[in-house]
Amino acid sequence: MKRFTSVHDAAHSVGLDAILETSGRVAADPWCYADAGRRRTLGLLFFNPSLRTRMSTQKAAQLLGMDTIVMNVGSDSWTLETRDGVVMDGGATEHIREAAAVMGQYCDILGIRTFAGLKDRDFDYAETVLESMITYSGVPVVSLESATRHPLQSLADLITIQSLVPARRPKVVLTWAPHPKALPQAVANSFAEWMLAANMDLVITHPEGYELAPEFVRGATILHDQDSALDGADIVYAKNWSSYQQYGAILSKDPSWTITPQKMARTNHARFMHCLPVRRNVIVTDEVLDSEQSIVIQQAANRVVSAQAVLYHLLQAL
Ligand code: AN0
Ligand code: CP
Repeated sequence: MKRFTSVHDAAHSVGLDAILETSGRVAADPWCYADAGRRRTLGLLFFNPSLRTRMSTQKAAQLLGMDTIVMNVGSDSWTLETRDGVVMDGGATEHIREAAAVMGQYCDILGIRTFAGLKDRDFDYAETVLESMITYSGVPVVSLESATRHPLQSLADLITIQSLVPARRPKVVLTWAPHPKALPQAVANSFAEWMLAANMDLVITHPEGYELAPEFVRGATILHDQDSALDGADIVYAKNWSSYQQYGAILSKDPSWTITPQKMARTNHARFMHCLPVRRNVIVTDEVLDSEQSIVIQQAANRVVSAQAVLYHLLQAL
């Protein structure tokens, strides 16, 4: 595998099954590929904050014997310009063209976190920053959450669901939940496309106006009534996102969409999932998050597994 930015990169290279098999092996024995990354360097570039992605990806690299260099753009390094053809007389000191090319000299693989700006939909959905990194660095790139996707999260989510739910095809419900700030669609887009690629029975529920981009949800059932969506669910995956149509807008903060014990009671004893960080008593109540049904910590633990499997396959192709 030469890059990992979406489920398609996995499917069109080694295949989803191979990634899942590798995930199973590293979950069973985290040191089974302890030399796979020997004398290789992973650079991790963060345009935005992170707890899980930062720590789990470094841990995954360590388990593979790789060295890591972590860079926070704008605070550790120079502020970067990402648009082409601009007169750089503003705040940004360096262009991503040079910065990426230089980092490609120091690193064998680069990871990049670059959230959607939520102002210009075409700029975000063209994955302008991620694609510039791929083009100008000249080395394999792994997405640590880009403008439209969070594939390491989605792979960890899939691993978590497959480890829990019995052979029967599970009913997975992705539900919008309220949040005080405008958030990207990336986690929801990515979760949907991975669940559909893995042939899950996916139901997506959100208030009107929160429709995701059609290319991510083809094959899912879309419902605007959260209660009926939750009926018989095996998995409840809560996430906030801002509007795609009225790009970046908050159209609702309706607290009746918060996941409560009453909502969970409609399900088939569902497990509760969220990628974290989560706002308590906004997205989900304390009772649900602190209950036996919540598997958010196992989900976060599987971020090491997903990062390790992906890095292993990127290393194999060097
Ligand atoms: C980010 C998002 O929704 O994309 C990162 C989630 C992993 N969340 C926040 O900024 C709260
Ligand atoms: N879930 C996730 O990606 O968390 P961080 O933003 O803390 O990395």
